[in-house]
Amino acid sequence: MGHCFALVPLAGCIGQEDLWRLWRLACLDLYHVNWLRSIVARDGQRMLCWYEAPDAESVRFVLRQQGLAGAAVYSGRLADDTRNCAIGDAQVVVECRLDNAGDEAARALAQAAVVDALAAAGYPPGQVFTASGALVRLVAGDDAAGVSACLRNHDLAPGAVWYGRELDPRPPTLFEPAADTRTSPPGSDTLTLRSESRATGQQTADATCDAAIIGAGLSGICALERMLRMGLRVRLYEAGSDVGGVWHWNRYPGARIDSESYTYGFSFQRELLRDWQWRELFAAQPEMEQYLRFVVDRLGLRQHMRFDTRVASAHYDESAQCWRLQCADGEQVTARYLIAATGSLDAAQLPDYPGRDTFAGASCHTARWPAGGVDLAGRRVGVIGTGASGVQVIQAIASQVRQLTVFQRTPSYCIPQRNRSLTDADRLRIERDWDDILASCRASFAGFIHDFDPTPGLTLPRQAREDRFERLWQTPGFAFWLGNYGDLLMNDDVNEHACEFLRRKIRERVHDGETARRLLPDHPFGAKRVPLENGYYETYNRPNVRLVDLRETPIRQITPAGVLTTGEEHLLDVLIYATGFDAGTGALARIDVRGEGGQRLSERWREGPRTFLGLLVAGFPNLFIVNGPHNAAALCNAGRCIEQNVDWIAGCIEHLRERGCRSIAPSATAEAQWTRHVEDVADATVLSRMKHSWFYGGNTPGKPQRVGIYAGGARQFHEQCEAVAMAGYAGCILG
Ligand code: NA7
Repeated sequence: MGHCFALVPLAGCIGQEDLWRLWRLACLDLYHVNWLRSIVARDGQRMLCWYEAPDAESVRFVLRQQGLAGAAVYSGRLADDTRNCAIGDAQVVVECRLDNAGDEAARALAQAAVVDALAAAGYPPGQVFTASGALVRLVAGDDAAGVSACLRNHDLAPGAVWYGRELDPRPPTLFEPAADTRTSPPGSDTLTLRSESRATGQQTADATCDAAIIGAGLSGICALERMLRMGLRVRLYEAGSDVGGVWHWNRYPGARIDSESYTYGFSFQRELLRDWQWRELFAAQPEMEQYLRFVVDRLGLRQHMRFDTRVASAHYDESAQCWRLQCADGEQVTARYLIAATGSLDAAQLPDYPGRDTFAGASCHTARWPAGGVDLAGRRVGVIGTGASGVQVIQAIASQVRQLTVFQRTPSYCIPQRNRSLTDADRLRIERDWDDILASCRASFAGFIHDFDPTPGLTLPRQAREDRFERLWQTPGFAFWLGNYGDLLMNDDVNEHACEFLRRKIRERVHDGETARRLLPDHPFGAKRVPLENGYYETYNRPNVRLVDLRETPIRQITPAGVLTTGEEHLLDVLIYATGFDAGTGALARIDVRGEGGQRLSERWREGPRTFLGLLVAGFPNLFIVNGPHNAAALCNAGRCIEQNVDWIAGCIEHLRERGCRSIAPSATAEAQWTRHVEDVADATVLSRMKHSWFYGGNTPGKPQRVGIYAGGARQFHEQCEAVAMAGYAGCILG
């Protein structure tokens, strides 16, 4: 990274709010450009900005993205003390063009001449930027006319001299200091046992613990291990009959992970990696479930878990500052901390088609696949939905069934997963390079081994992009998505080029022209989580597979014999719903969670999720959400992001205990700021152009279309979380 400065002509006055908006839109993490400072001319005609950036082209690109074309951007040197001059200083900006661009000695002379002339006239020393072609000198104060006259008297003709004010381009910190920090004496964390339920007045046999966890998926297991390691008494409740979460419920044929398996597993114990032999580069559901069982048994976690136990309600008791949980089977527990590890993709949803329950054959949702399986061999099977689950089940079962009818509403851009078995040599390499693998995941945009290239694709010739696309397309996993150009998710031209490339691939692979046409998406690539496929498109070349485009012939109703569209009735023995989830808020909102004043979480989220860091909710003290709404985990390699979430929660609880505090909740202001930030970031990306996806909740009838994920990436999310923790949980109220 070097320093760059930009002289930006402005069309009109630019204020502090405008600057903040530009900063937000820049979504800087994606470009690896760090906007440091700005001086804006009093007449609003000009701005000087300086940046840390890989090169001047990256800065030009960011400025173009913000509609600030015409800026002169230089890669140059910045005096060391520039960062230290006070924000808000009045400054005269002297711009000099240097004709002798390539000549270092001549440049030094020109710089010395300007500096000496100003010093001789008594102007204080100030910052100087030099670059090939330009020199900028800052002079404290507002005497633009005097500075200009001084330079002319020395036969130095500046390009421009103007007076401006320094404005901070960074939006105000998201996290105001804690408004109300009350502390209790150390050691007061121990819960007072109560034998009387406040809600009912009945005598109860409450269990009491420090932390209650809901869910035994990856998040719940990770949280349980961590809380136990901290010495807390913990209980975990799981509605399913065993551990696994999504890997327990989504046991449909073909279910498979989209992260490289070895990057997804837990990192907190090296022995887990050593003693677990990943079989495939991208593990299938049975292997994932076995892995999680292996971890739980190895660490002796089962004794803290209750299976087949659905938590029906969780109410916050304000006077005791604890959560009271009621399970559907009558069990009750009281806990200081409630950790919702309910997952963002748990609440499976069935479409509300008329006649749905009249179907005479077997039907099921991919995420509630019967443990004993479904008999598909030789039968007429229909699949509704072509997201990641639909794609996987379709390509897996096509060869087993007599007739497969796929009901597609929106085609997906699927990219080849290129799965393969792992060899002993692979496993040795993984173990050897484990620390580096983890470090590169941590440093990447989304916790994968793939990371965006900071070079803007827009700046490259079309053929260079094309060649790069082909290489990425040949690479396993999400390389084409998350290892692509950094502007792929921001720039329409680059995105459309990627779309064209992928549509061409589909046409090449699907023999029937009409079927291929129906499989071509027309939305921006990457606006939804991208399905990975293993032979999906070739499936449509099979004579027993038929694609029904629901945009041409929508479903009218489900009949006892099958699916009736406006075109015809499709006769079926089995109907599979791969129709997705009430994502993000769905799982938690289905539990009767009530916070301060008895307010319901489902009610609070009625207009869309509101959270602080995707981890806390105002008015719901000590409720910690792992991998929930507004979290980076939805775009992320879940294993890596979940560990980050749990680390943060553990650190927060440590902080509370050390300070003798009993509760933490974000202030309403901090929550509103984070929610706004999440929406701003998403608005700057192509995600905002496909609001009917689960990223925006638009796939769930009746749910407002508000972004439910953090699109700024795992790295940026992590930094924000750390900043809050480092500032003593700024933005939160500790009680
Ligand atoms: P998704 O990605 O939400 O996909 C659901 C699919 O079901 C999608 O193609 C939908 O079409 C379709 N759908 C939903 N409702 C209907 C109705 N009423 N009629 C017809 N088609 C419908 O869920 P997945 O389970 O595939 O994947 C979820 C995540 O799991 C995925 O992102 C990975 O992270 C793993 P639509 O696009 O809404 O037109």
